[in-house]
Amino acid sequence: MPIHNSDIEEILDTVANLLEIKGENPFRVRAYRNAARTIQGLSQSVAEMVHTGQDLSELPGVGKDLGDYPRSSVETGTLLLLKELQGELPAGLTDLMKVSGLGPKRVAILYKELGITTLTDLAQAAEQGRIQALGGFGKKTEQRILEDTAKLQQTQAKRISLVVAEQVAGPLVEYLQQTPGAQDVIVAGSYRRQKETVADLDILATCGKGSKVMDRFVGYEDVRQVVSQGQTRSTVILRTGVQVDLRVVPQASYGAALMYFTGSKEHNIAVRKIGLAKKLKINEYGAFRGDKRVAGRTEEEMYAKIGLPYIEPELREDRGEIEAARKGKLPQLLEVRDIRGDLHVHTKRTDGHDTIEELVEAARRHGYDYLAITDHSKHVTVAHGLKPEQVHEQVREIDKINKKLKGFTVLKSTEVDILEDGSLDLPDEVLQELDLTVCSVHYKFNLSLKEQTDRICTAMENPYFTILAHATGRLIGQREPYQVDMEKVMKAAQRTGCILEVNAHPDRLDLNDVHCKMAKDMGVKVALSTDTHRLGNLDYMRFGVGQARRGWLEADDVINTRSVTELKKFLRKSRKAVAQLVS
Ligand code: DGT
Ligand code: CA
Ligand code: CA
Ligand code: ZN
Repeated sequence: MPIHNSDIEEILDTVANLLEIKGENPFRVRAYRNAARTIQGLSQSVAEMVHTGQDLSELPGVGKDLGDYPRSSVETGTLLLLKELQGELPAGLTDLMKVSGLGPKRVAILYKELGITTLTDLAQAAEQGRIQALGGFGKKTEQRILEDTAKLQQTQAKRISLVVAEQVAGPLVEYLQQTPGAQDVIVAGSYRRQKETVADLDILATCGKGSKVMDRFVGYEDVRQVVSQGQTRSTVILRTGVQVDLRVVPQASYGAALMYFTGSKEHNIAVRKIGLAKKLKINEYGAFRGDKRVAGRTEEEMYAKIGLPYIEPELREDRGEIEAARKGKLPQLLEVRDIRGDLHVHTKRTDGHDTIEELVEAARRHGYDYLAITDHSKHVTVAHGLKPEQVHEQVREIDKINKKLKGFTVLKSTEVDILEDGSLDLPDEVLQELDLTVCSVHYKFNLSLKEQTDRICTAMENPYFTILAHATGRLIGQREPYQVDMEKVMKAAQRTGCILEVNAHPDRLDLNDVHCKMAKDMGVKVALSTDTHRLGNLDYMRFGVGQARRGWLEADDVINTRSVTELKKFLRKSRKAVAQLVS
């Protein structure tokens, strides 16, 4: 059974939660939680590592004690310990811990006193006023539980992140491709458009006569439930809860079907309308004039028939792409290979896991020419943020490393906290030693719209402010963005020449696609960065590129497509411009 990193993470997290509800030793609980975090951050598949005999106990946070748990998770799909715990406590209890204000102790009480084991139970009990009757809960708490539970139930009809979608889609596509007679197998839908989250996967396949691709699909060992099965279309639900649709179409319709199932629906409707005006009927089988199919084999052919050039999937949202295509004004979208370096990376000096040298080596393997080291500044105490003298020390360390490097530059930087009053967390004397800064809001998320916007815009007036990191602070599916007026922020960036980051971490994607487009339209440059905390995170760049493409960005809109010389020139110029502006 293929087991994904997200499965193992969930197993370990569930164990941690259940142990906590049971009231076990906090150190033991934390050990499981740390191991879960480690596995979540890995870019390699743990299943793969087990199969190739790698030593998992070397992974940070896993260690000797837990070394065997990920392995037995891979081999058995669960853990004996989890089974034992589930024998004692219902697994649904761990869902209850997601409700704000419900820690392990309260969950234990709700379970023991009222027999509550699921969010549905919880909502019901709260509605009936049974919770406020319990000791230590009260009326206000009950009301909050009710509101929060409703929100959670909504988000649990859950969209998955692109990284999870990839982990699910990759092995399944490979498996389908191995079917005798299978030809093209491709994931269409929102996944192909690189939407930040996807609800389900839409796979399209073509195959020769008599191929058993459909039987093989429903027989995939990861399938939990076959929702429907037919000759050309089936739907299944995988063990991970992800729904997958498979459509099988003849080669002659491949382009038409790909276009149709890639969507978006809005784009399709617009395309069909243009077809109609040209007396063409467009559907998933082709473009038809009367009964005659006049196109269908490729997407290019389909677009050409209605008089348009090929439109990249990321643009197909009916947000002006058709108009642009008609006028020959489609952007030449950014590609992963345009990126020359990463501008947001943490080392083990703060909350990263690797040394500068290790990161440089990995960056070189990515084909990069430069890398900015951006450890946290002092305000972020949980991450051991750097004090001025430690920044100074790191600057000297980087100077030394740069002397030894050929054809690669380590840029001196820091992820500087934007304090509540809009000042930066390090004095100018320190900031001036750096090539650039990455500035972020890491606390006081709850300021009013005006306060938060002012805070950020004020910070941008500092001549040493280079890049605004993760501008809205959201964590997809976990934390809403803080209140901030992005238009005002972009205007400030425009005025001061500051750059906005597209944080490529799949849980952030911040700027999002719409903000990317806004930046482009306002002439604000962006930086694509991974916010790497472990070597494997450097791979996240592709998700940032996906959002940038959805936001119509071209190589020239992105600062780290430039050579190191051009980049430094740009940075010097904008620093000077701001200094003049504010003097
Ligand atoms: P998702 O799954 O919510 O992340 O987003 P999509 O875009 O993958 O949506 P999905 O899975 O419902 O459908 C896949 C594609 O199939 C969609 O992008 C366009 C096409 N499609 C689905 N329903 C319709 C429809 O009623 N009309 C048209 N023209 N196309 C549709
Ligand atoms: Ca879909
Ligand atoms: Ca679908
Ligand atoms: Zn960071």
